[in-house]
Amino acid sequence: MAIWNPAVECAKRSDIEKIQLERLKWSVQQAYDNVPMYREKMEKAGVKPSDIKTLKDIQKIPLTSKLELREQYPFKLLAVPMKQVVRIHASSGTTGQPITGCYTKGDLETWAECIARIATAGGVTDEDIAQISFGYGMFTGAFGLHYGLEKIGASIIPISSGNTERQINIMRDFGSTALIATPSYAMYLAETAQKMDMLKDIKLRVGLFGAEASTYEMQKELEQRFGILVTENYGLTEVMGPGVSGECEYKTGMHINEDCFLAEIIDPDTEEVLPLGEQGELVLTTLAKEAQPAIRYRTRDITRLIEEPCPCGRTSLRMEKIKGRSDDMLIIRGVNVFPSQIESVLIGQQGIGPHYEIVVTRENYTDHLQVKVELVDASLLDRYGELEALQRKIRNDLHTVLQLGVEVTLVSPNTLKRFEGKAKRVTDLR
Ligand code: DLL
Repeated sequence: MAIWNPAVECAKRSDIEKIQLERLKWSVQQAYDNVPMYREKMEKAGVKPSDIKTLKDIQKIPLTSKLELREQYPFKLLAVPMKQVVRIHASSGTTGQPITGCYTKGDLETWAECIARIATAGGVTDEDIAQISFGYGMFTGAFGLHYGLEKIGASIIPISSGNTERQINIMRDFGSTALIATPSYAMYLAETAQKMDMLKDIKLRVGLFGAEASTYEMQKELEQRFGILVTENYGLTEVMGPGVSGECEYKTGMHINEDCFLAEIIDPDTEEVLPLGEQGELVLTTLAKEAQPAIRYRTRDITRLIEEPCPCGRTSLRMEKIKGRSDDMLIIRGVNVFPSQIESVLIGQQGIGPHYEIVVTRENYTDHLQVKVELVDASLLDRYGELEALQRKIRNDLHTVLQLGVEVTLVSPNTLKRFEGKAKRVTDLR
């Protein structure tokens, strides 16, 4: 498959690091000169921009947390006058004060370039008709993908999310070949298309999915249902939105746009920087963001960096699929559980559908983990023996992976909630 910008994406390690160092110096200086929060943090740590002489020197600068960014709401992170800002996005703020993301004209160009690379890696070309089923609005997903796909020359359908049956009709009538959505909405779309008996009329070829965690099992399920190539991409409002990294067809991890982002992995508890290849929390520094630089931002996303060569020819470092967010990790009777571990057990099991819900409660000071899954065939509810055997199998499989007793509840088809954006699968009632 094609590579959008081989000069950068296939550059020698030493060349990439040279660009990174040059840009890191610029970005740190930009933040120090113009954003009081970064200047104060650096002064307190006794660091000056001139102390950045190698890439490793970044470790002298303190880390930045989500809470610190929130305190700068709405515009105290701006490193340029508002006059130069041409777009303002914001995170949803479901877990507190939203975080704004501001862009100069230059930032929008950089963003489109990053997306063009990732979308090309995922197989999109100027021949594609791309249906963008992310919500248009303050969320960075739709607009982010939009301008990158436009740069490639794809024909964009800016349908936004929701109105699921209409999505399927448009997909058929316009002959959409690329679908852009969250994996959970893509699954809902596949299911709706099947119900409408229209899967056969759909010409989709590729799916660029992201904005939430999904396992390889879920990806495979989506590939089979739609008959497409699915790749995943990653990003966050605090550093730009989508476009930080994305998979190529080999799915050996998500290729990072390293000329725009410097990635580190830290131990989330000790904050110590971990050696390449170890799993921990991803920390990102923007190298090309003008309006709103992010310096050593703790993403709370758990992953590992991969440097082994990828058969596609890109030389960039890659990020393994996000295992979960450090704040999504459930501690059940002392055992760490990521929802992604549960998903990988459930998807592909015979007899159950791809929708699930995780409910955590505490009874008599003891944590209780319940997993609700939908049956494919409602009549199984009347065949007690078979139902119990299926329940037991899922319970045993979950136990093998989690080393924990889990209550498995099988519910009727189409009774669990569907999502048009990011799925919310965990309810923690403790
Ligand atoms: O979700 C940006 C995005 C839009 C990425 C579209 C990809 C596609 P936020 O709403 O700020 O931005 O949410 C960022 O979502 O810290 C992760 O926890 C999670 N996330 C995003 N992509 C992935 C992914 C967008 N591929 C937060 N896998 C991040 C797992 C993801 N988690």
